[in-house]
Amino acid sequence: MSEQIKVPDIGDFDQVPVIEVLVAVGDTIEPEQSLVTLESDKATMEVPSPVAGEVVELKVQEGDEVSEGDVIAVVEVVGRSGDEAPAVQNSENKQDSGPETRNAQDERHSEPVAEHAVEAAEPPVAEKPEPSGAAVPTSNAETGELPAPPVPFDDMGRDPSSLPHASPGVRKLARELGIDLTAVKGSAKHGRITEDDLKQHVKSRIEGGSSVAGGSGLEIAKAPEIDFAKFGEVEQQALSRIQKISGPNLHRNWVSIPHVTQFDQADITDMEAFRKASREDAEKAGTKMTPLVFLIKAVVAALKEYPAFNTSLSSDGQSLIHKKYYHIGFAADTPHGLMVPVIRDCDQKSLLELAQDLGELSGKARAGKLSREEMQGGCMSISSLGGIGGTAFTPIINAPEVAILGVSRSEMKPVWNGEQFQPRLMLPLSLSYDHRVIDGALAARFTRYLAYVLEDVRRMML
Ligand code: CAO
Repeated sequence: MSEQIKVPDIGDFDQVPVIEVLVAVGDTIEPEQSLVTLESDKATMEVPSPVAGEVVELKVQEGDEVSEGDVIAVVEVVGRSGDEAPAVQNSENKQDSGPETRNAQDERHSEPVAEHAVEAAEPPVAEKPEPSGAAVPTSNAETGELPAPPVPFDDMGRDPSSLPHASPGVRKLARELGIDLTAVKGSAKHGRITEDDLKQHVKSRIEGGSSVAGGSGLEIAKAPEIDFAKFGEVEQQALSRIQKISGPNLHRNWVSIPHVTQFDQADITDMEAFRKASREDAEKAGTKMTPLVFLIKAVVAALKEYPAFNTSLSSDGQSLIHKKYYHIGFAADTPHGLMVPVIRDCDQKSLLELAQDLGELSGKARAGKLSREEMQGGCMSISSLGGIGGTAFTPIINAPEVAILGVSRSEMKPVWNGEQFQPRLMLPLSLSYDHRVIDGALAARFTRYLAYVLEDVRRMML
């Protein structure tokens, strides 16, 4: 007996393109075997056969568009999926399914009938159709049969248009292996991911070759390709050399270090008065005394008070390297991108010397003339956006350092002194720290200490 296999209820979709025909005329197919892959703009789904038999005619080819009820193929039937799953069949089907056929199928398939019935009645959670908009299967009006459900892709909560192509079997295997399919390159037509692609992916992961997170074992979803020109006029510009170098480092640091940011503010009213008073001396020395110079000194004092911040984790993550030197990096905004020059031995330098180093290194950074050595060996970095504005931000730690101080613009604020409000110049501090090394309480003490030092610059000399 031959039977037409039709497109089942696929939800609200109409005229859905066939992107792949998975069988050929003459093929012997099993129940539940996928016949074609359909791809709407929301989801990709495979249409399985409800029957076993031989494909005698194919009614669709790649590129055709189909809707519910369209015939996909004609199959010479030797058995049907319902034979194995009486628990979910309606009464007419039960009568159709003779005991002989069922026994023959039971021998061919090793799964127990009950287990298969559960699968047929309720697809695994990840394959439930709701997220893609595909409907739950309903009985076929002509035959009264319950069609095998189309299998929407496991969307993992993502935008369906960014989902990779893979068969349900490959998806199941990926789930079992804990592989994010968006990180796998598909070698088949339309970028479809095969079982071999999965194996290759696992192999290269084991060899340490393919992790986007630089060997951290983290899977990062690929950004979807978007044609922005669809939305308006655009112009594409290549990233600068510095951006190309710093981008992956920032990304690695962001995803591989558990960041926490502690916020505080320091009363720099007196410090500012002193800074203004020392401007002339700075000018005579051919330099400029900015708040950053004081911050460098304050950070050195805080590193001495809390040496846990002057450390780096060993590469195996099993020990801490304590540094006995005080080299401080500072983020510099240059025409070529972000650079972090390092001022060496800040503990041994006066405010004027630090101001000179700061001016010299930021000039070199802007001219693109920093040497590699001038950007290495930092103990902790400072990112000052105070010259621009803002109230707080969450800077990214410059690994292998374990903390970075973000500084925003100082602002005159009314501060309660126990008796009355007084106008005080308050400097916002944002300290991001590596929570594997630094506890929250220590970070709060560190920022308080920084504020304590900045409130009275004489403490920097202690
Ligand atoms: N609050 C108020 N004013 C501040 C301030 C603060 N926290 N910090 C600096 N200023 C003032 C300075 O006093 C100076 O004003 P005057 O000329 O009137 O004295 C003005 O802002 C400009 O300072 P500056 O930027 O020239 O000097 P600096 O020492 O503060 O900073 C440098 C030097 C190289 C760090 C800075 O030019 C820079 O590049 N900052 C950007 C850093 C950055 O991009 N961070 C983000 C990294 S993550 O993407």
